[in-house]
Amino acid sequence: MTRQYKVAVVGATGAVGQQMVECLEERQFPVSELRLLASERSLGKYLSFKGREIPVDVLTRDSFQGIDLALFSAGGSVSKEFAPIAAAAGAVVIDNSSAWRMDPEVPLVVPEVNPQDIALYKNKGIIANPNCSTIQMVVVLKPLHDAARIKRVVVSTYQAVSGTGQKAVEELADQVRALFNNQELPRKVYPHRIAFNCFPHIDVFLENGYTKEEMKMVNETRKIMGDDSIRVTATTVRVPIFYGHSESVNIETERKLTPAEARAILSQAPGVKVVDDPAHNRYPMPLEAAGQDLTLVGRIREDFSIDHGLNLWIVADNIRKGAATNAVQIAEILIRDYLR
Ligand code: NAP
Ligand code: 3JM
Repeated sequence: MTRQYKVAVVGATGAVGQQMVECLEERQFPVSELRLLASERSLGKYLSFKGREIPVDVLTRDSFQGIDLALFSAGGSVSKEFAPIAAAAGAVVIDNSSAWRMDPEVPLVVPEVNPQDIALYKNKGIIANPNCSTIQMVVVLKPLHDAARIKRVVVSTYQAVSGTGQKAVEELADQVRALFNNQELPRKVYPHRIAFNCFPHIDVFLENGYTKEEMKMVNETRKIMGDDSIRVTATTVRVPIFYGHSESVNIETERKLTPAEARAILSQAPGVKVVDDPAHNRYPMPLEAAGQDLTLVGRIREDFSIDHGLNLWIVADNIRKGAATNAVQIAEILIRDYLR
């Protein structure tokens, strides 16, 4: 019989945590026990898994006894404090927050790009899951980098509110409802109204004028691609979309890559689907990307303002491939190659 694993999900009641539980079930991950953990606010809640209702427990230092794998998505401060506690109890942690991503001892993994780095989990017992916007971008850029060496990336994102969490999904819905009913708009999560608006502000502003989200894309891309020479600049924008991040990506390569070559390479790339038929109004859209696990790419065309440039439009489900699915894919490789 194949081995079964005791799995904990920290932040199980959140947007990402609930999707993790669904992914474990959908992908038939071999789970012998599922421990759902969240804050005191969730006491008395249940989540369903494989037709059973499982109670949510309050996260404590003792939550990880006997656990083989702990999937974290409860924010950076919870991960900072509890990931080492889980690892010390013998679990391998797959962390969705930004807390450990840039730690040189912690691997930062997208399975289609750098699965070999999972071996480094032995350093601290922690594997970091990249930021949602980084994941979908590198899934597409890696095969192009292998073919033509990317020198520079200029990206602007159009990010869904689900990336902020469950409360932001409710805020957009409540604001739209209030607008149509001539009521005062509720505003708790964002500094501005998000309904029928957008703002270039995700995570906090840093001293260099960039947001932390933008710098995540810069630093994480280089770490995952294993190439510090790639220059990246990003502008990250919140848009009134529920699920699915979109990205306008411009790349400059060392060797010339025609749009036809890029399309051919990407049509063979793992985890990628080329949707690029403008004559029939076919290009990636969040409504199409949401609810599935592929990263969609289209509008592949030459940037004729430079010698070796391409423009791309990349869309994926930020909660699935951008967070939960990527974490469960890492777990699948971990149990297949390391924890058997
Ligand atoms: P969310 O919907 O707000 O959910 C937050 C979850 O964390 C809830 O289950 C909440 O439990 C739990 N939590 C909060 N504080 C806690 C505490 N002190 N102790 C125990 N549990 C606590 O947020 P989300 O969208 O799921 O995101 C959660 C985290 O995942 C983010 O903060 C981020 O670090 C990470 N994330 C990563 C990506 C990515 O790109 N890879 C994308 C989105 C999010 P209660 O329900 O009990 O409050
Ligand atoms: C996505 O610690 C927090 O407040 C969480 C902030 C957060 C992050 C993060 O920095 O971990 C919210 C949404 C992310 C992320 O994936 O980087």
